[in-house]
Amino acid sequence: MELVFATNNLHKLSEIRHILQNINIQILSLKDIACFDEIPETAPTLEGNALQKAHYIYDKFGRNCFADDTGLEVDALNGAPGVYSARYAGEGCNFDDNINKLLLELGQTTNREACFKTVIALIIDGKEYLFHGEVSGKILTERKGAEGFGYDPVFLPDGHNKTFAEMDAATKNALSHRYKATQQLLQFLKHQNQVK
Ligand code: ITT
Repeated sequence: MELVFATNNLHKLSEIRHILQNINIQILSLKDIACFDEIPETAPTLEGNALQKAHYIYDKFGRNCFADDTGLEVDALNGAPGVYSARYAGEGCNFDDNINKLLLELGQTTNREACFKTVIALIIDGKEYLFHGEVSGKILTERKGAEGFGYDPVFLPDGHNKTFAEMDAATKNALSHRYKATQQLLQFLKHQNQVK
């Protein structure tokens, strides 16, 4: 089957393609369907944003599709940056700015507990479905590693001694929040006999 992945984040695209590499689903990018739009994400929740992004593509292009909205929730910051993870340091900021702001806000706080949450919204033939995945971990006081993207250099998943940015793609993609949400999606598609 074919599914459009409604994302402008090429790191996410590559991770999802990697996670689903041996499955008979062809993941089309926005470029593949000649969509070059800035897709709005103005909802106050991960679920709302994931649905908003998937609906934008389904409504405009009539293609079965899914979107991923992800947030890093930090306990000592009352769940921030959460749904605002992409724009934490302001409009037009980059991954580095966001990490700088996170480390500044946390300072020497000893409670470094955090959680990555991914919500995937799938739209097939106009029907909506939501899938969730999360990973708990800790925010380090400095960056470690150069793989991955976003907050990966400062996120140490529980039970591991490497940050997501110190892991190779195969390792991160076998345990991440995105992997877990994608497994839920896959189980659903198998149940529906959409994939084997
Ligand atoms: P799309 O909306 O186009 O999919 P985006 O980058 O805006 O791309 P989100 O709205 O889900 O995606 O923003 C989540 C931000 O959280 C993202 O920009 C990264 O900074 C960060 N993020 C998401 N997944 C991550 C991961 O696996 N590892 C580290 N940081 C991640």
